[in-house]
Amino acid sequence: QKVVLLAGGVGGARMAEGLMRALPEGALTVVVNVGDDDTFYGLLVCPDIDTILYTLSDRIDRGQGWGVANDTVNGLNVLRDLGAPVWMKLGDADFGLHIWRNWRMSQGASLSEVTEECATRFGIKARILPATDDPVRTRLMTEKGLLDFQNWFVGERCQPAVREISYAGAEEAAASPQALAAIREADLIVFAPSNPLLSLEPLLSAKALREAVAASHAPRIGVSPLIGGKAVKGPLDKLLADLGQPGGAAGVAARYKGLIDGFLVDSDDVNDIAAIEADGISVHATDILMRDPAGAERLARELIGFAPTLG
Ligand code: GDP
Ligand code: FO1
Ligand code: CA
Repeated sequence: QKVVLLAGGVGGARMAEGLMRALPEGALTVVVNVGDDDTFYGLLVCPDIDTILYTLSDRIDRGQGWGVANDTVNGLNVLRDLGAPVWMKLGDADFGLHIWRNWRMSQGASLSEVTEECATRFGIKARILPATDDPVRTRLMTEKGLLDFQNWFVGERCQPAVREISYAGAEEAAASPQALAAIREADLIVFAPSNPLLSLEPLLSAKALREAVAASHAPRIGVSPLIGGKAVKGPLDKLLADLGQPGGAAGVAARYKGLIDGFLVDSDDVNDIAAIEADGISVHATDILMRDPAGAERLARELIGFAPTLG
């Protein structure tokens, strides 16, 4: 069974970990958002790819959900002493990965090639593919003007109210051929409980990827990132409210209409089921909070069991 997971950072990584534990070795391919990527001190940093790499290799700082566990900030302290802006907390071990990525890319490797290399050398038994090798950059038009994603998310702590979101470069970006092939060959496509506005929509803004998901005959299942209408972590509920868009599990499922056949919601959100099913999407309600890797595996097994029930 070949499974493709469409993923952002933390929510994507937890789902990936669950699926990796539930599936046979080699069955999982994770297609990852690059809209969060940015350059710091000349180094390309890919937070969603790195969160997946660190989670699946058990290097992740589980408390914060990103970065390497027990990392230090000696490098960043030097940069601060030298007068560089240091609002993005890049740890010493994390810098090692960024240096490797940039070194390999300066030798001509693509982001896909470097990512695959990192996954293999970190001992990860799943494929990790950027949605595209071309730059796509999420930008937010806010009350404080137009901000790059990390400037808004980390620099401004998600505080400035958001009026509009754009994915710069999406029109010209070529979908990763490996990601396209994986989607076409998939027996199951999973939409992680990632942020639709900041992770899965920028990923699907590579037109060919969206078309491949839309055309797939495999069961396609999403998992709600909202529980009781609230994000487990991060700004999703606030963002939907700022933008005046429908919230809750039903609001998220509606964004994926035509792309998913099934949706997992939390048992707290059974009131959303009728609206989702009215869009032609089958719903399975369960505990969708992934407290730890074993909890993520339990959810993954339920999801895999739900797939054959979708006509
Ligand atoms: P990011 O790139 O780090 O922001 O991560 P994603 O976009 O992949 O995921 C963010 C979303 O994951 C947030 O909206 C959270 O509500 C959701 N999330 C985090 N942990 C869980 C969980 O255990 N269960 C579910 N259902 N959603 C989660
Ligand atoms: N998130 C923060 O809230 N503060 C940080 O200082 C921070 C640093 C950071 C460094 C490397 C990395 O891969 C991720 C980092 N993140 C940080 C998370 C990052 O902003 C992600 O894009 C978010 O998880 C949202 O997707
Ligand atoms: Ca992200």
